[in-house]
Amino acid sequence: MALLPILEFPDPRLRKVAADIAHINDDIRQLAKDMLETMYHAPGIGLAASQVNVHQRLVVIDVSDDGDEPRVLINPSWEPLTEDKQSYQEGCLSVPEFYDDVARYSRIQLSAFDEQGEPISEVAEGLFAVCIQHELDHLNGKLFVDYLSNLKRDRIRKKLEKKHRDDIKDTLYEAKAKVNLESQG
Ligand code: QAP
Ligand code: CO
Repeated sequence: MALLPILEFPDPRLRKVAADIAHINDDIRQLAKDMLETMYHAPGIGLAASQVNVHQRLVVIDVSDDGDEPRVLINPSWEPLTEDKQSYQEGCLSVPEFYDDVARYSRIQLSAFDEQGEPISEVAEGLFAVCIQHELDHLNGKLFVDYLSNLKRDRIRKKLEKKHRDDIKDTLYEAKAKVNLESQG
């Protein structure tokens, strides 16, 4: 088991379109396990492989109250079953500490494969439907901030770019402090 580093907006790698998974093997099952561990640790309710810099069509989701209903979706797709949309205040592990309303279809038909290669076909509603649409966007290089105004998205981008600069400074400072300590024996 392993915690995987998560790419953060505006990293251009989040814009890659993920490829179909041709064979569901132990490597894919291990990736799904590591992604679930990473998602539960955050904690989050959904994570797409694109967010951990693996550009293959795999997402993990758990929208249960107790966090004990992991779902692994391979090569997932969906179609709307209604015209009406519901707004939900979304967040994203790749856009830490920012949340805003996004309108999504309220009822969708989900198709996918599970980690054993068994086909999944079900109707999704509520938070599960929101999460499927959010996570599948990731596989196509799309983020929830793309639904916001340019002004809001730019504000989020600038704040995260500053956080990333500060994170790098902290890392460099800690590395220098460690070298200094070691040189003093
Ligand atoms: C996507 O998002 C989602 O900013 C999953 O500091 C979100 O798990 C789908 C998270 C809402 C539907 C509705 C975000 C954790 C987790 C943060 C997440 C943060 C820590 C986001
Ligand atoms: Co996300």
